[in-house]
Amino acid sequence: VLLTYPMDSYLEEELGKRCKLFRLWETPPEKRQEFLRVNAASIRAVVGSTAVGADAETIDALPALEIVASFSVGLDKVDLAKCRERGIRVTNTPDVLTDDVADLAIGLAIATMRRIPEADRYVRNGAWKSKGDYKLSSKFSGKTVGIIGLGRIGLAIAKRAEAFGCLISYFSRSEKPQTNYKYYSSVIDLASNCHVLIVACALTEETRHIVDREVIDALGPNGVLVNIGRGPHVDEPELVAALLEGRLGGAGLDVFEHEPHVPEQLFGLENVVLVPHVGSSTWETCKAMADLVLGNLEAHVTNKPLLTPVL
Ligand code: 8YV
Repeated sequence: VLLTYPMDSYLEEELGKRCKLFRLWETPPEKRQEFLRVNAASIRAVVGSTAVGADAETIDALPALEIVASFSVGLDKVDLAKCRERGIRVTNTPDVLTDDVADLAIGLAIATMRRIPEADRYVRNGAWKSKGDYKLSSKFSGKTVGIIGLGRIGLAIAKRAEAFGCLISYFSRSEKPQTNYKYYSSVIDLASNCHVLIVACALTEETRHIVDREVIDALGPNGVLVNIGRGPHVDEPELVAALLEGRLGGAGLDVFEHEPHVPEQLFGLENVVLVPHVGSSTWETCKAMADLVLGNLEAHVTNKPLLTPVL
């Protein structure tokens, strides 16, 4: 098994007990060709992450590859077309992380609107004593929440926001017959008609920069953007410009276009909450994700049905 990136120590330990494990990051980039020349023939599985997945180059370098088991629900870092072409199986980790990612989306919305991190800094740096009471913030309960992508995670966000008395609307490729939430066939219309816009769809060529300048301007100076999808869903320079110019009310961001790089212009803004791609990063969920990766690999080698097959 080739592990592409340090993910979860339990997963690494368990993989180490069951198979010969190569840790790609232990070989510096300039020595990877040599590493692959020596070891590629024995590598039958890749376990990738959202930081380093399995791109065409990696897949091409592994002639014995049978399965890519991603430690993520999102598969934008796996070249699915290449896997299909080569008959390589692909699995991901859906469902087990839905609650955590949805919790974080609501957490970011509230943290941004109620200015929780800024208020925390106000206490810690002594400003409460020296400057008096902290200023007012915006209410979250009862606001209109627009969700881009009403899949498993989008629905879990909607359910939580409903409990806060929020009105839910959404954009997706097609209307979902099983919900009463208001459907918009245009992201601009969705953004024009909500206070909080939450990105919760998969990253594909169609959804890259789905939040562009027009959408940001439609959301406007009283609107808040929350992104728990992928950085490239949002045109980041446009987002930064809108926040700096006051054309957008605020942003709660878990993901960025060029992780781990985060635009430094955002660091000084009190209406922005930044977290380092931690949507699924709880002990409980990482263990469940690791067990799914292990279960899928085991099913593959024992010729049983994969637990969460994508291909
Ligand atoms: C990753 C994620 O699991 O599942 C996803 O798609 O974005 C994250 O929860 C995490 O970054 C490790 O790959």
